[in-house]
Amino acid sequence: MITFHSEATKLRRAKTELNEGLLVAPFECPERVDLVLDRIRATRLGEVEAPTQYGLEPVLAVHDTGYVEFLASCWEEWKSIGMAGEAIPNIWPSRSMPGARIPEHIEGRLGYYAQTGETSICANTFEAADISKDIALSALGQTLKSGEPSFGLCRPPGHHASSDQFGGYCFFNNAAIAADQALKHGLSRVAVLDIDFHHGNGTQEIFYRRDDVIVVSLHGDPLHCFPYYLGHADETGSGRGEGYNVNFPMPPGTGYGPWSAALDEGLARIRHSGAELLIVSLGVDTFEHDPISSFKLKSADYPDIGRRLAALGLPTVFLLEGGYAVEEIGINVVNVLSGFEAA
Ligand code: Q9C
Ligand code: ZN
Repeated sequence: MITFHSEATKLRRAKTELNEGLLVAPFECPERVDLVLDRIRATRLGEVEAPTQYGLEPVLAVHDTGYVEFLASCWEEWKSIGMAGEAIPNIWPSRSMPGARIPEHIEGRLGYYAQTGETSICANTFEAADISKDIALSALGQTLKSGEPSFGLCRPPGHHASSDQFGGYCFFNNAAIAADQALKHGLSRVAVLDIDFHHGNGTQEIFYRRDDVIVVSLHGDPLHCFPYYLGHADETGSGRGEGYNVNFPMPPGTGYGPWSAALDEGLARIRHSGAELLIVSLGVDTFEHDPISSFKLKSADYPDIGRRLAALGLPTVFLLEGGYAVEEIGINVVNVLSGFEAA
């Protein structure tokens, strides 16, 4: 399986994440990429190639123009008015203050375009997000051309990014951008299967009213888990999108037995949808020792996930999302990919 990777994803090196009331070193760190790459090389999974540049048009097809402009200029603007640290939002439009107009001050715009407060914007955040989406589109291009599976070693991740908000370490929604481009290349239906521990709220929001992309997500129950406000089982899509959004929330502590049963149900939904391409939002923060998640999957479970995905028989693009048990991230990611290849 070909992997797409660029050292430029590591240009984003945020110093701060707001976690448990403290500013800590971010869980979503550049070392994650090195660990996955080392494991790909050690196991000889396949070639590692540089991405092609696709520009911003595919981004603007799923994201709001004002949002993209905000991401492009946020850091420079924040610095230029003498802010001491990284750009961290601290006020949002909310129930009591819906905020129809977009503020001009960067602090107000930062909150307007933010879902959450843990994800700091720093130097090269836009550049890294831009290359991350190039990696996703390069993987897509390879799979569309060859029919063979491919892996995009995306960083930053994408699935929390909605049409006009960043959060949960995500800026551009790589999987949504790839799914949308696959349709523009002539496919009539694409499936996004999100197996990251967290609900893919951004991907759900982007495709909620559409029937050309079926979105299936397995995740920690939002009553107990980030992102808290989306991801319930009764969110099934709306309008022509009705029936094309499928959520499998599961309680903290869920292990591979019930998790894999939900996976099989999700795969059956994808099979019946008539999707011609599978995009996997591959997070391995379902791992039992993940520092910010609470499922109980073991390293030895991941090859079996790959095998089950392969049984669908669809052209498949894997895109990295979360996974923070840094020691084991490479093992767990490559276990999925090699399980897929061995099937
Ligand atoms: N500070 C992805 O897995 N909540 N994002 C963090 C600890 C945010 C996860 C709680 C989790 C975001 C792509
Ligand atoms: Zn996650």
